[in-house]
Amino acid sequence: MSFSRIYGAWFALAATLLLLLIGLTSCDKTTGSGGETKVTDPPLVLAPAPNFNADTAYWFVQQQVNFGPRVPNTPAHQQCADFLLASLQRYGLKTHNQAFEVAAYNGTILRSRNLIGAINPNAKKRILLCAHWDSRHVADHDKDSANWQKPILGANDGGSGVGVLLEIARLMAPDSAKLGFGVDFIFFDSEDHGQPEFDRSVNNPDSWCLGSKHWAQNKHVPGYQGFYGILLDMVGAPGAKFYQEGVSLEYAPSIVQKVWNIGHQLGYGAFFIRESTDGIIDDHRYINEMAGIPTIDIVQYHSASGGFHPSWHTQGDNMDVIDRATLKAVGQTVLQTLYNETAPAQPLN
Ligand code: AHN
Ligand code: ZN
Repeated sequence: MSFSRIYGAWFALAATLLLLLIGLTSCDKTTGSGGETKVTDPPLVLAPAPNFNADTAYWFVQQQVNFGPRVPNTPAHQQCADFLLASLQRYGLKTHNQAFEVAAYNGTILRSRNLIGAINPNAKKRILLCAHWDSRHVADHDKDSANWQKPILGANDGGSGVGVLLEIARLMAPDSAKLGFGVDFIFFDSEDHGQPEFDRSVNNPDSWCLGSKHWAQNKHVPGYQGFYGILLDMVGAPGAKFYQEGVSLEYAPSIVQKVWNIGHQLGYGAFFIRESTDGIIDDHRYINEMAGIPTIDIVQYHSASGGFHPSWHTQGDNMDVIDRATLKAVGQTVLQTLYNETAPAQPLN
């Protein structure tokens, strides 16, 4: 080996060590003003993305609530389904109306519809964005037992996720040609028709998420494959905190990290809490377990502080619990996550 070769190798080694040193000092840890060590986010390039309009999302929630409770087998349910499909069509998505009948916990046949809108329907790589659009037939968590038999408006539980997704569909559809992947918006039906807490005549813990279970076994496109999925559930309440939910961490940990990192980078760290919480029964569970598509749930749930929002499954789940700031934090974060798929994030150094 010649002298210059050996010299070159040493030089390369020294340069690598120097770069490594720069990387280590410039990245994760900085020293705060008080001398304490603060952990900061690794640098993340944010691809150009549209500005999520929280007023439009709020309007979409309001429109759904204006139909009244969207309980299967009611006129309001049919009317809202038609409105949701028409909205997706208006923005140029290819829609599917997946109608099916399914037996509820008590044997009632629910005439149900999963509503689907596709951007770039022929693209092979596909990302799923989903939420349930039905609202609960009973208010079995209401403090007042006189309200238990009444259906809920589901502004937050149902309406908020769909509202955020319609706004994302509106903004993404015009960009379809430059995305390089397809997006499927799936609004699941009959998620929230599970066995009421006051009805102990049967015991059926498997009575939730009937629409997502149906879809997982009957894809709207034969041989459908998804790259990953994001479920939104109860994403509208003021000051909502989104913990990293157990089923999401089990099946799609890298998607959880990706979304929470982007949320923090955008300045929504108060919403996206980097702590785990127990896994819950929700549509993503069946997309993971039955369809095998890694899917996370952005949901306001924290086992250690009482579970869901206090308005959950009560007559209080109306527009009063919808805050544009929360819709914005979730909507902008999900939108950014998708636009980052077009130009994958690179570390700055
Ligand atoms: C639980 O009861 C833990 N989950 C039911 C899923 C759900 C209902 N999500 C919204 N409403
Ligand atoms: Zn619910």
